[in-house]
Amino acid sequence: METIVLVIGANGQLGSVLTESLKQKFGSSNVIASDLRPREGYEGSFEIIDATDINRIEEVVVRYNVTQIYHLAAILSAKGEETPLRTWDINMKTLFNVLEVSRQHNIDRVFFPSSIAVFGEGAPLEHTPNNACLDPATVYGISKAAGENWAQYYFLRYGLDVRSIRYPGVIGYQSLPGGGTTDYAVDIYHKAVLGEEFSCFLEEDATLPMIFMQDAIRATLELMDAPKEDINIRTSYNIAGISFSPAEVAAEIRTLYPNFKIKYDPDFRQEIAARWPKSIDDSAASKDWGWKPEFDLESITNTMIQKLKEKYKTGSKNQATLML
Ligand code: VAH
Repeated sequence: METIVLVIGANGQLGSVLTESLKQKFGSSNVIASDLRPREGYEGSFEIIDATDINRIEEVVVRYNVTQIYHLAAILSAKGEETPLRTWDINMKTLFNVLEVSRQHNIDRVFFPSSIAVFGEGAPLEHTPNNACLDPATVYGISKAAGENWAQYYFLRYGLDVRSIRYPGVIGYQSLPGGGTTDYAVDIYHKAVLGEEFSCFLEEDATLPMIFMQDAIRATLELMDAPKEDINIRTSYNIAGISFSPAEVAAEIRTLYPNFKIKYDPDFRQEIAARWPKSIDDSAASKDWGWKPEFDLESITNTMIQKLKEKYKTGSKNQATLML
C-alpha cells in the first residue's frame, strides 16, 4: 500500500520541518500539508484544515486516500494558560477528530505529539521515568496526558496504531516556536546572531530537557518506522536530547560571541518550568526502537549560529519573518 501522509498543523515549529522530512522520505506528492491558514511559498499539496471540523479532516483523508496522519496542531503551554477552557477544547476536540476519522477510515498509523509537560511535582525531577506520575499543572500538559490515554484507548479498543513521543523543548533554526515555555532556547540564538542583548523569561538556573530539531524529527520518523510489535508503550515515549539552563546556553554562545549579553526577567513561565523535569529517562525508547540523540549543547549551538548567520545574511533582517 502506498504511503500517503496528512500533516495537520504543518505551519507550526515542528510541523513545518517534519513536513519537509516526510516529503523527502515518501515523495512530495505523497504528503499533504494542512493548517488553519495557507503558507506563502509552500511547494506541494496544501489544504486548509481547521481540525476542530471533523468533516473537513474526513474530506481530505478520503480525497487523497490518506494512510498516515501526523497531528501537530495544539495550543502550547504558555499560550494555553491565557484561555484554559478554550485550550482544553481545541487540544482535545482536534485529537478526538483525528482518532475518529482514523478509526473509521482504517488509517494505518497516527502520530500524536506529547510533551514532558505531562509531568508535574509528583514526578522525580531528575531522570524522570516513562511511568512516572502524571500530574501536570498546565492545561496543555493536562490535555497531553489525557491525549496519551485516549491514544492508548484507541489502540486497545479499536487496534488503531497510534504512536506518541513526549518531546522536550525543541530547538531549531528552520522555524520559530509559538507560545511555549521553552521558546527562549530558540530566541536566544537569534538575538546572539543579531548582536542584541537577550532578555530571558526564565531564571538563569532553570534547567529543562531540550532537543535539537534534527534529533526530534529523526526520533519521530524512527518511532513511526518501527515494527508494530516493537512498540510496547501506547501512551507516549519519553525521549531525551540534552538538558541545560539559560546560563549554560549563554555560556556556550559566548564561546562564539564573547560579548553576548543576557539579562533575566522571569515571568509566569518560570512557574511552569519549575514544575517540569530537569532531565528525562528515555531508556524505554532506546530499548524498544533504538532511540539515541546525536546533538549536545555544543553542536546545537554551533549549528544554530552557523545556520542563522546564513539565513539572516540571505533572508529577512528580523526574527519575526524568518521562517523556513
Ligand atoms: C512548550 N515547546 O514549551 C513546548 C514543549 C516541553 C515544552 O511542550 O509548551
